[in-house]
Parts: sequence; structure tokens; C-alpha cells
Amino acid sequence: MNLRTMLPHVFLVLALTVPVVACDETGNGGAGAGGGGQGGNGGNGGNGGQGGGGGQGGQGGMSASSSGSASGGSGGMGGAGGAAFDCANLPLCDDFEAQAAGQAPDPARWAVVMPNCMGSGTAAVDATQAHSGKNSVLVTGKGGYCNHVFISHAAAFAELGDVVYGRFYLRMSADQGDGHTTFMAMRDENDGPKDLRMGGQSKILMWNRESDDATLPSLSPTGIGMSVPLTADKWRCIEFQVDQAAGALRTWVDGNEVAGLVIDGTPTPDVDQQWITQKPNWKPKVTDLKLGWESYAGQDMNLWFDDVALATTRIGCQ
Ligand SMILES: [Ca+2]
Repeated sequence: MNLRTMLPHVFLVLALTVPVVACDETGNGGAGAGGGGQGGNGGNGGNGGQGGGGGQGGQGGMSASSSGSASGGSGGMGGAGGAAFDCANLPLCDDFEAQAAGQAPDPARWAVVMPNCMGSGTAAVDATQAHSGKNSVLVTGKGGYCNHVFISHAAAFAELGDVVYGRFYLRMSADQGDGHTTFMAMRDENDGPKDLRMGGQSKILMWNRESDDATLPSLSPTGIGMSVPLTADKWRCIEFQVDQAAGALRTWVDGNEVAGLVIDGTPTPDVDQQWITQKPNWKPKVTDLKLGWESYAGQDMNLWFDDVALATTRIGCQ
């Protein structure tokens, strides 16, 4: 057995023998086993060593044992790292349990903002829906640009490096519509500054660059088919990676990477070709995270956000 074929077995053993210690924001350690489900991408296991990563690594090791692939073997490395998911020590991690329903979210972390103009949108802690605990943040979003509202956080970005990982849970009162909407925006100091935005159009999850309205994916039938729809009344785990030095993006929904929501530097028709060709030197420098609702074509939406985190490594869906 040479090194390449032996490594996955070693890592499989590690993954199976190292206790998987993971917890969610509520301190429920029993949730850790669920983290293993994230491991489809074994390559992320190494990063995950600091948080819930043991489970991810284990998946990578198993993949390697069946396929013998080098990528699976590297995933196994995460198994050796399995440490607890440590919400308190992340640059940002908020479950919105500290405030009462009707209050603004923690003012030490969040500002409620309506950039440029102000309308009828509102944002406050809410106890009618929660992913964790009792509370989330409810954004009562209205159609029309100036009815936008966001909760905005900036401090964590001083602790983050070139590679920024984000994770939040989102529940919406209706399916995504055809019109263009935004529910997450990050100020890009290197692009205007204008916002790097995540939302929807053509009934799918989509990224959008405010400065030139480039979309990811391209809104061709093939591109639309490579993203996913966010539908009503269901908590979804949204994760993203912004690699600022590389000018790259990745996106996961409920732990699964979305093929149409990847910018990797190589223009791919229907995916990131428009994004890259319109601005070949795009290298974002994001300095805030805004969660809320901005609806350019008129769709109203109630959105609940919970368990929002920013980190230097992948956070996962604990
Ligand atoms: Ca909560």
C-alpha cells in the first residue's frame, strides 16, 4: 500500500476514533453528529477542524476509502481536528436570544439601517419563529427600493482575513418571485463602494453586483437551473465564502454547494462568465454584512434571520 492509498485509511481510522464534539448555539452537544452531513466536500474538512469539523472530516475519509481519490483523503484531515463549534469565539455569532421580541437586535453588534432613503420596512427581534431558542430577527420587507431595511454589522470584518465565511439561517413567508430582490448585502470597498448582494431573481437564489448589475448565475435557462429556489415557510441554512484576494465566491444551501453560485476565476458559460468578463479584475474588499430586504420590482416579504455567524473557516449548519 503506497502513501496515497494508505492515507485515506489512516484518516478514516482517525475520523472514527476521534470523538466528534460539536454543539450548536444552544449548547446541545447532541447535534454534533449532524455536522457529518456537511462533508460532501472533503476538501473543506481541513478548515473545519476548528469547528464541528470532526464530522466533516469523517465523511471525507469514508469517501476516500470507497473511491481512493486524493481529494477524499485530504478531507480526512478534518477528522483529526474535531473541536467544538465555538460560537462565542467567532468574530460574529448571534442567536438573537439576548433581546426581547419587538426590540432592536443587540445594538453592540447591529445597527438597523435604511441606506439612501427610508420607507416602510422594519426589522426587530421576533418570537413567532426561531431556528434556535425562542427568537430570531423579523424583517418586514416591502416592495420598492426605499422601503428597504437591513440589520448591519461591521466590527467582525476587522478580525477576518482575505477569506470570509458567513452562515445564517433564513425563513421567508413566500417563495422567491421573478423580480430582483436582495436579502444580504456586503459593502465592497474595492467596487465603488457598492454592495455585493445575495437575493433572488427568476425564482432562484442569486448573487448580484450592484456596481454593474452582473448576476451569478447568468439568468439563462441553464444558469437558472444551476441554482436553487428558496421556498416559503422553511428554515434554510445559507453559507458563503468570499475569497477576496482570489476574487472568488462559493455558496452552500443546507450544506450542499450550489453549482451555479460559484465564481472560480475561470469564466463558465451560464455561471460566472458575465461576472468575470464584465470586471476581470474584480477583487472584493467587504466591510459589512447587511441582512434584510430590498425589493426592486415590488415583492413584499417577511424574512426571519437566525444564528448568524462570520468566521475565517467554514462554519457549517450545526
Ligand atoms: Ca435564535
